[in-house]
Amino acid sequence: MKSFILPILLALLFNASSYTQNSLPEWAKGIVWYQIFPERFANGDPNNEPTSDKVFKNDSFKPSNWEISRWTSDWFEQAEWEKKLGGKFRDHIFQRRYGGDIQGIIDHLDYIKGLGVGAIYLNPVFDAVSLHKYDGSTFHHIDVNFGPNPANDEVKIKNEIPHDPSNWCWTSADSNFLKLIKEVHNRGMKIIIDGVFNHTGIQFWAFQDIIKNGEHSKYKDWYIIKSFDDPTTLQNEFDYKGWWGTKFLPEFNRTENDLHSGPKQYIFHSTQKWMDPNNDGDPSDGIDGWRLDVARDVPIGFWKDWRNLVMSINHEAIIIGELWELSPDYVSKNGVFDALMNYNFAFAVNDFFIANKNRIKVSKFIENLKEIDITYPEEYLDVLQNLVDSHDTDRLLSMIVNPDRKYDRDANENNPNYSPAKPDAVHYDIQKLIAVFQMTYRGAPMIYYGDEIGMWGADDPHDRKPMVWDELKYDDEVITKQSGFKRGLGKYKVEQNIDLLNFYKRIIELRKNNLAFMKGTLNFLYSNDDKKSFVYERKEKDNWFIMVFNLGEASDNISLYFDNQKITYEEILSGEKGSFISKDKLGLNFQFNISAKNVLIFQLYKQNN
Ligand SMILES: [Ca+2]
Ligand SMILES: [Ca+2]
Ligand SMILES: [Ca+2]
Ligand SMILES: [Ca+2]
Repeated sequence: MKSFILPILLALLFNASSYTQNSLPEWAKGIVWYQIFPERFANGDPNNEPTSDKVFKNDSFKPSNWEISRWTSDWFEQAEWEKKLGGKFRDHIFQRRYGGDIQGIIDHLDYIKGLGVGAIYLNPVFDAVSLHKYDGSTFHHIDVNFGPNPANDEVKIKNEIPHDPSNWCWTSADSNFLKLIKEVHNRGMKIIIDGVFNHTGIQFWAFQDIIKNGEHSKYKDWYIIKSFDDPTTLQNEFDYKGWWGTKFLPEFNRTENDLHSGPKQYIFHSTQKWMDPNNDGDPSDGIDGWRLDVARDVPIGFWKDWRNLVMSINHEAIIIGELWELSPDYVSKNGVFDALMNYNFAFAVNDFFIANKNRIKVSKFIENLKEIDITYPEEYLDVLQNLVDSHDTDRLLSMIVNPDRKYDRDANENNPNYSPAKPDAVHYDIQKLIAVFQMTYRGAPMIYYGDEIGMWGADDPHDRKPMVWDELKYDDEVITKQSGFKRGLGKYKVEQNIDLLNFYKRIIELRKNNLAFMKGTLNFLYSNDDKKSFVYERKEKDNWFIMVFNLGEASDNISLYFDNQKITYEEILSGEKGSFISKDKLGLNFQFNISAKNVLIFQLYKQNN
């Protein structure tokens, strides 16, 4: 591992001057992403479950009857240990564990591949106390409970000198993760992971050293310490800066432009470990890129140097920032990232497709989409991660059940009008319209695990329910007042919506089989504010489609003009075929009717006879 040092030194030495301009990874253009929250995706190994020692490591108490939650149990039913602790439903839900792990992901790669997915984004996988793992205890080991031998891994980690990469070991969880990378690559897919480099958890090894050794710790400058404990007094004076005041997430020390050199070097070494694990200069055994948590909170100079390092290891890697706003300063030729989680796409979908009383006009919807287009250089539009929901928002279906809210606002039991109920057929129909839009629009669409089989749920923690698998039998979800929700109380069957799954597969397959969707041009051809209908075209040479949406309550007769002699068409969803030859002074008149709340996908073929 010693030769780690050289590329890192080079990256550090030649930072500003050799800063590489972005060249976008070709593989990422138009690819379909699938987001996995590892603790909740699949439990592939019942022998690696977290223990209460780990789950309650940051707490002053530990319920003696704590146990792992049954994967198929009713989300709203409290376990005995939760009942015994008392309090509200949500008070203990963050201490639940369901046992999701790396093996579970490996076991379901064929499912993901079968969906048509090209790349996987994993929420944090490094060892951490919490269920979400945004509070890393380390950046160079996979969570021991995601791997096959937690007890042994813990001992191995304890015996390491963590600041010295030449001393790092490979735990069984680390090796298991390498196997996952290999299995993903064997299936022709890519995989990226979450980089949480702004802060750590309080169990992070360097922070623990500070707790132990106070101002004598050699890591005391890694964090922003306000005061050390005075051992001559009874109270603990130790105080430090946490992310947005959160003491569980101490922030790394920094200047205005860079992270402190201690954590910076450590992050560089960890980056190297996961991008070229066997350190032979060939990155094919490593991850294909990163999604960067709270990207704007980390100094930009750090990202510049880090980008140089990443590109020096694998110039085909992708770097995606978590940036909720339009961010041309970060995503552009001189920017530090290739793409971002395109929440602006989600806002537009929420305000038009989902909103009801507050629905914006079609013209405004198109204007909002075009605002994204003019924000970034054109080629970047193909790699933006077009999502509609994530681990940070309520699920798409629950957004549809609860329309007319601002995106990611008032989406839990604090809103007495919010319903966590199972969606009805009418809601699934709207999801299908959105799926067609997402999969036929420009960009790289991302599916949050379970959306494709109809999972519903309010904002965190309810958006992180265990994945619903077809081969498992689930208890009904019974929502009572005890949940804290006031609306949507009832008893709901939990199972995969196979019709929805097949629809997603079909639309994704259409996308993958046609370059027009993957990287073709995009033009809006028609919009009608009164009818709530619009048409856009995707085109790559002769590969040519027009999509027609009608969100209104009435049908719409639409007339488009093209300057061709003759056009034959196939409407993909119905299979209906036909042709147009009539020509007036405006050109070839392509006329059709679309019924209310519907979508049509026409593939067009020019005939030049
Ligand atoms: Ca497990
Ligand atoms: Ca003291
Ligand atoms: Ca390698
Ligand atoms: Ca949220």
